Amino acid sequence: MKILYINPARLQSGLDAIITGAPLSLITIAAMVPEHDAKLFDFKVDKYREKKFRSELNRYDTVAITSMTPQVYSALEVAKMAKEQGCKTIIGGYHPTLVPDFVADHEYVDFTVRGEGEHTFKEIIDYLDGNKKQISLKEIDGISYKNKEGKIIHTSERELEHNLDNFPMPRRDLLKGKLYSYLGTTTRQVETSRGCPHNCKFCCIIKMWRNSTGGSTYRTKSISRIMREVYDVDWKNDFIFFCEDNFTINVKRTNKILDTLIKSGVNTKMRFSCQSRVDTLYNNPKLIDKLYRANFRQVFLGIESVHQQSLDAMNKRNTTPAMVKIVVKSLRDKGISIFGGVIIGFPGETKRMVRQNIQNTIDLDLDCVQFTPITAFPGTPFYDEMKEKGRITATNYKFYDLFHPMMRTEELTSKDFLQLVAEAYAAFYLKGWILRRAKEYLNPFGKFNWMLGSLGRLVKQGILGGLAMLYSQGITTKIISEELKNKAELMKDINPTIKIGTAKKTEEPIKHDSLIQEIVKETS
Ligand code: B12
Ligand code: SF4
Repeated sequence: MKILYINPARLQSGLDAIITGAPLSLITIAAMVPEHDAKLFDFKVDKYREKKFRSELNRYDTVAITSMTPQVYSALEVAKMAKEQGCKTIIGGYHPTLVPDFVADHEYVDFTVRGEGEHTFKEIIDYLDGNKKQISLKEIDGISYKNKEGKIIHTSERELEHNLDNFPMPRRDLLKGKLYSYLGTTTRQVETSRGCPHNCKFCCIIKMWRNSTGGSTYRTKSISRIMREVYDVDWKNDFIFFCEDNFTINVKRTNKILDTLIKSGVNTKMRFSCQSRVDTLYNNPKLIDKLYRANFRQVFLGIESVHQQSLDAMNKRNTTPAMVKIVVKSLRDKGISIFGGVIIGFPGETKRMVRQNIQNTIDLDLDCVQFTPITAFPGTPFYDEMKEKGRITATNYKFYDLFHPMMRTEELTSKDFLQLVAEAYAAFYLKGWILRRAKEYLNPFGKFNWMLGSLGRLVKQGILGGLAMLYSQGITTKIISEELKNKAELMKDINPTIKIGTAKKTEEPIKHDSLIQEIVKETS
């Protein structure tokens, strides 16, 4: 059988426009059916022309599409095309797991896959390929489909694989020739664990990796398996990104992985990056040293908010803004760059509080920041709560892209969110950030000289691409508010350890908000 694996269209907003990550999901499920012909078409990096794409679809029996929430319409559009060209269609990933009815309801989707995909995908392909085991669809756990009467059937939950080492190695050969890049550096992902032992009400990880009784899970791969995967990556890339949400959940395990990377010498040939948490790094300062020795040069941290009340509500009670400052400084002192995630408008935060958060982020001088309006993904308890309170403002899933607002809070309207997210990007990136980065990255004797190798791409994709994205969204310094310009006044009631300077009043205040008319229309 011929299977075309498809990563649907990229988003044109937020940092996604300048970050292209390889779809580990698709190359992972493809590894389960090596006996079938496979090709990957990735809208993020492959050139798309409809006519050519349709004739490509003609050559395949089945398409396997992955979809996060904001990509779901693109995924469905591709499924429709595939159906028109006579293919069987299978869709899996986050959105199909969180809202299976929405996906399964479309007549051109044959199989909607919920949760862990490997075993389910293999069983569907065996079913389509002659069904030698003579099973009925109802016997395939973890799928949703329409029966002959048009009723959506959800089969039982798929049991999670208890040992992640049992899965075959991802089909990295399918990525050949595709240039994935992460803010200018080329990157490949390696997954070392799945799930999370915590249970935050706004997180969709829990539903993806929950066991059949509904509990959250955390499973890890063995060190030898992780090393096999590291060796399997094409080392021509700049980075290996350990892509799970928190690579450092279990400090003992993290230490073991780092020791192995150091002992094996891989750290002299390859750079690494990961996602971690401030509290873990604060409580384990030696881990920062070891990350450095293992050649980790980029860490993603959820900075979230300068307001303790928001951190507490986000299940980050053990983190304080002062700890954030210390960890950020310790990492940057070593030459480890930081990609921070900052939430705009956590419930309870007023406009002034959001601006204090933006100013604090600027003061932290992070290398890169994604400002995210508070987002409730469907299928999470947080979404249900916001829906019940009438706070969901956008029903169109394309706005669930962590750039546009999809909800309001008691304190902020959708329009406020649009303004504040735009203002955050403008104030962070358009006021001296480029100069500060250039000074650090261009210094051949500086701590960040490891950036020099990828400087061309960094400038072209990360900086120029990023700026083009901002300007295309109407984000300029003109939209920075007077309140944010007056730093001393704004920060006076904030943690006194955060240094206060004086901002120059040079720009005009915002005259009108011309951003994203569509969402304003929908939400007003
Ligand atoms: C690495 C990562 C990225 C990378 C790479 C993305 C990529 N192309 O895969 C980057 C940084 C680029 C990224 C960007 C974004 N991401 Co992201 N990302 C992740 C992360 C941390 C890991 C994903 C991963 O590779 N997992 C490992 C693979 C093996 O697991 P998987 O993808 O879930 O696939 C399994 C199943 O889902 C299923 N499956 C998936 N697809 C399919 C398809 C078929 C046919 C079948 C049968 C099964 C199947 O089977 C797989 C194996 O079991 C997750 C969080 C997490 N822990 O999962 C967030 C996550 C997926 N991202 C998320 C979001 C929102 C985004 C962005 C929209 C954010 C933004 N605006 O910047 C963008 C959109 C990217 C895009 N347009 O493609 C959300 C998705 C929420 C949602 N409801 O959709 C998550 C869950 C983070 C979160 N906690 O909210 N992301
Ligand atoms: S938000 Fe982070 S800590 Fe909370 S459940 Fe999700 S992955 Fe775990």
